[in-house]
Amino acid sequence: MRRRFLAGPIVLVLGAALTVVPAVQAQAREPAAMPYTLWYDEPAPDTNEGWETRSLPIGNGAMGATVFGGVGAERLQFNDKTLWTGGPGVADYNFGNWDAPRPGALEGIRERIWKEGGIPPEDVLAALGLKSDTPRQRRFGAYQSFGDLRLAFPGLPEQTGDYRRRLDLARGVAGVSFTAGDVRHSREYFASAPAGVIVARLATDRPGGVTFTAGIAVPANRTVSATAERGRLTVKGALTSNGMAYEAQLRVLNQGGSRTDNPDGTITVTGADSVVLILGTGTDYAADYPTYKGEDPHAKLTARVDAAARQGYARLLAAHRADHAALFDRVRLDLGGSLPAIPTDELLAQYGNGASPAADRALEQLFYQYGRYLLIASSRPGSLPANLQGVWNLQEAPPWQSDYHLNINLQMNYWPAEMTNLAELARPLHDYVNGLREPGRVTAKQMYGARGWVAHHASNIFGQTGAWDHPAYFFPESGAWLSEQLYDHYRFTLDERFLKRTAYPIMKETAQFWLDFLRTDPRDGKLVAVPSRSPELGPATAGASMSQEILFQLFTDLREAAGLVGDRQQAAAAADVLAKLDPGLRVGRWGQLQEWKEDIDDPAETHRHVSHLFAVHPGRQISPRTTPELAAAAKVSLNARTDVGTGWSKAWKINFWARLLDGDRAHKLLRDQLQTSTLANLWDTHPPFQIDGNFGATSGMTEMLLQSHLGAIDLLPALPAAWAAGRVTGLRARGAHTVGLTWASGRLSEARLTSDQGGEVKLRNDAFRGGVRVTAGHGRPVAYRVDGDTVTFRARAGDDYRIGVIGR
Ligand code: FUC
Repeated sequence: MRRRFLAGPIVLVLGAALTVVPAVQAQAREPAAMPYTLWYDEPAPDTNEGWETRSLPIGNGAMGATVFGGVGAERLQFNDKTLWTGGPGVADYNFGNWDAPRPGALEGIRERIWKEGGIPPEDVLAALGLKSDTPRQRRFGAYQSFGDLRLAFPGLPEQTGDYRRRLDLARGVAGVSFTAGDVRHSREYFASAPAGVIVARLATDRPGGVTFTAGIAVPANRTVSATAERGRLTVKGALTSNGMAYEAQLRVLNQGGSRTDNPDGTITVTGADSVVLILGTGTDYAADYPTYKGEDPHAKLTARVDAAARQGYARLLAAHRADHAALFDRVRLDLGGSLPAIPTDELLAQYGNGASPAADRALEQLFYQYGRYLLIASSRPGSLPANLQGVWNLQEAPPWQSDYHLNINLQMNYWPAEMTNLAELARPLHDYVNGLREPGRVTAKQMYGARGWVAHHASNIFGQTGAWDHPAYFFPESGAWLSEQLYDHYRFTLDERFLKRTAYPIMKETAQFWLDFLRTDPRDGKLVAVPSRSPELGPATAGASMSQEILFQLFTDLREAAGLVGDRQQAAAAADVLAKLDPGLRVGRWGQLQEWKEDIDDPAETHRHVSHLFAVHPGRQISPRTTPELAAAAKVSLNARTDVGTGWSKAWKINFWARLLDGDRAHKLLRDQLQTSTLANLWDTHPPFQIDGNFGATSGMTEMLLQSHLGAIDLLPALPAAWAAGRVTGLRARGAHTVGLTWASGRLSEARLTSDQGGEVKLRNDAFRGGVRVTAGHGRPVAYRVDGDTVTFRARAGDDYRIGVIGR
């Protein structure tokens, strides 16, 4: 029962038995009753474009799959986040470091910048970058599709009436149902995090109605053998690029009927009442520098797939639903939406045409929760972080390698994690950043003669920390930006153990790099990064605004964190740097926030990166509340950039306008994103599909409702007119608080707050000026102070507080 192939595509010969079509009609579920469901009345076309725009994603963090929903030919394209080409398995892989020392390279660049002001970024990369590979990214590698599970249902037509394909975000289950002849067919798919597998169940409403042949096809860039034995289909081999071993196993468990292992490595089921499929994947990747190689996946994969098979469908589904709901259900958002009974692609197409504000709000609610769903599906502790496409990729050469871009994209993926109550899903990010330190030390020393660690603009799963010689690729600030996000995890959770063991050591080592890298600017005696560039735009200079803003944030956070862990020496050292550091904030000749230290901004520039507004978001140096003049300048810059941009750029702009307290403009950007940068399956598109915009939009919508970066908790700080009435529960605020809000006629009615650890709470909203009442659960009286728009009280850990606006 075994057939071996060497490198080359698998050709599957699928069985051709006839299905006898039985005769009872079952009820279709009513989609309108499921507010968090994407649904369609046709399958996704079996093409690359069909995958990108219409397939429906499921995932358990480590694995992902997309459901096409074909009637006669179903396709589940699937992924495992560790399957990458490139890396140490390629003989001359070197983590992006130089092949030989380049004495004086950095100093030469610095001297030129001091002399000439700005120099072409190409010159910096020619001096400091690693020559790009031919063929492209041969050593860096790219994220891979694992393969396609193909199910061929002989006798079933291409399409049927009464067809539904859906993704239920709240249950974490995708499904397909239709009627063929008189038989109702239903298929369910989910990716279980507890069981570590993807599960499918195929059924009909009459006995013996399920007949199909299952096979797995893999891309051509690997060796492959496919076997079928006792209902277990095993496909294994190694990537040609780097020898990475991979293996997928599919267990086919039929209830009734018969099952045949075919010699071509496929399995046929005939006349079953129902069938459960269990799909698992593994590779020999390990997140361990420098080999990144672990054991052969076979034994663990077999154990995992068999354990899942033993559980049976009902228990697998129950465990999955409990696990999923424990995350998903933490936040509820009601903007007054009401889903009309039309498919999601039509809902999207009609969005914003003025016909139904309630339908528009429903789509916004759905899109909001989709961002949370996608994070749950693509980022679970123990696996790699969500990459440019989360965990879903179809291609051998995906856009930007489907890698980890560190100059906005990876950061944006995790913006919603803390505030939408999914903090533990950020652990893969923390682990990943931690894992870059070891290779990053080598790069810091070699390229810059610096201590600490550094990474540049993009990385892979093999510790790439050097810089490619493409001008976009010079971004040594990535580690500092990522450190900000780690510290923010502490600010949200107050998890001291995390601060001490994870965030603080990383922040400290990142700062060490910058202590060695920073130079005194002869023009004003301030410390600046040099060379320094605004991501993907303009010349290489000294002290570009974003570099300085990120470093200001790093040393500000470090000073605070050092105080918290009792490291006085480090706190003093950070304070010393802050006193000398150029904070990067300047208002230029046309009233703009300068992107560079020199006043050279072009008012006609509409580049998608708006990097100098880091200080507005995710940074905290600029706010209309604390620095109104700089905030006004940021608005000038943002308006000049216009509202156009790629998907993620629009998403970032939602966050900017929310932080600038302009809810209507933030909402306008959300509308733009939905209308021009969102695909039929609600994936964000750059174009092409890139997931960061989904996450960025969910973050931006949350920033419109709640902000906590300035100390006080701002309630409804950027509420748009379109969201006049609504309710949200379960949002998280820094200080380890959970907050719920109710509002009507554009005005806050009531806030609810529980605090994990207690302590002083400051809440801000304009409506408090007219009077406020704070009560605790169980009727305990609470002492509070009102000062203008701010109410302050001491919360006890675990108590439930109601903050009611008087006069509502
Ligand atoms: C950055 C962006 C591009 C794209 C890429 C993945 O380089 O400038 O727009 O998002 O990352």
